[in-house]
Amino acid sequence: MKSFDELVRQEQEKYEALITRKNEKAERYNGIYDRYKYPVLTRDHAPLIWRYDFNPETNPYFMERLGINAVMNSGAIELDGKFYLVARVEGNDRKSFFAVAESDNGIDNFRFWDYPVVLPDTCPEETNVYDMRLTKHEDGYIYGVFCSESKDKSNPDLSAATAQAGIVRTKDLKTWDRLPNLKTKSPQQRNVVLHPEFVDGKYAFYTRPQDDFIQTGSGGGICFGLCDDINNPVITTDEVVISPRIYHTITEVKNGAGAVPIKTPKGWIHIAHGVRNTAAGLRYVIYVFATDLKDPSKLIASPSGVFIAPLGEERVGDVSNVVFTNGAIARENGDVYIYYASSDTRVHVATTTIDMLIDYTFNTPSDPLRSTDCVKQRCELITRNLEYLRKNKEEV
Ligand code: M1P
Repeated sequence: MKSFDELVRQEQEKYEALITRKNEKAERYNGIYDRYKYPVLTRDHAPLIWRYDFNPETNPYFMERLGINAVMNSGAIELDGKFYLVARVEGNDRKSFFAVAESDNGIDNFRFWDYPVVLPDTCPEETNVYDMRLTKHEDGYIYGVFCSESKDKSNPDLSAATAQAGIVRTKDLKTWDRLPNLKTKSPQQRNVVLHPEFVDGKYAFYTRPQDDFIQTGSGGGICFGLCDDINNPVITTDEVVISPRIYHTITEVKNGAGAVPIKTPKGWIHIAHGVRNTAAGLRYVIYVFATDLKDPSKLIASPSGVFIAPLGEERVGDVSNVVFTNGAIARENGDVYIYYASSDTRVHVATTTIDMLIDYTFNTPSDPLRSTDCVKQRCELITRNLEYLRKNKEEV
């Protein structure tokens, strides 16, 4: 039997090896982005001091006392050249909280800060918090918009819950002020994102109205609405659908805004998630669309289908067959880091560039919505390719 000190050393060495492990690009190619061999955050990245009691008198077997079940859906931001993720960390007790992990290069060596984020406790009914989107707003604050979940006391069903958009703001990711939850006409909201710029002098939100905690019901998709005062956040305009749910597409059951939209010369590029139903349950994938630079409520590009789908080991986890994003970092030099979680269990990165994202978004044909038209679309590509290859061969 190993001594207490040996066990501590063993776990510390394993932990350091994991945190300092170099990541590498995966082989799979699609020309759009690179995936990586290892996730950037897992439950094993949670610091040992969060989980174990290091005192041999109170923990003689060096047992994990407060285990971590999963690390997933992470907001992302670059500050002074460093990459920060505000991850959703789920304890073994099923409650989620937020914690900041930082890295110098964005693809590996993410290390959590010693303490998780301590949110001001202003909502006594709130039971769970998750999925923070971080917006560097032109008003000078960094806003975190997240899901604030409470028991629906009006419904006798034990599992009935209510989702609202909680809002916090900070300048340094250390001290957070809490603002009131966002008010909209919808009874529930999840996957709400704050736009980084004022629109018509107002704060602009991407919302996802939903009738129920799980089902979006009458909610038509990802919406856009304006708010006069962030200290009294109410959507005063109609929430207009900008990326609709559509029958027999990847957004049929629901969709939701993901990363804060990326400003490019051709438009705002959104990296969102879409959900369809299958015999094996819901399948969550990531897709892309673009809105107009001057009028972010106007959809201007909608490349067809899936951008990132769960692959290989990503397909399995606490909630299998899910990829989900709520954070991306677009750097000054044009590099883009997309952080996505797989199966509500771990966080990965995919890297691309602004130019490649623009090409993907504006030159990928949109979904013609019917098999017949999809075959036509594909045949046209094949014909163009065969002609091009034949001509090219003749020239050689
Ligand atoms: O379990 C998959 C995802 O489910 C929810 O997303 P949506 O509201 O679109 O169904 C979120 O709770 C998210 O955290 C989770 O990853």
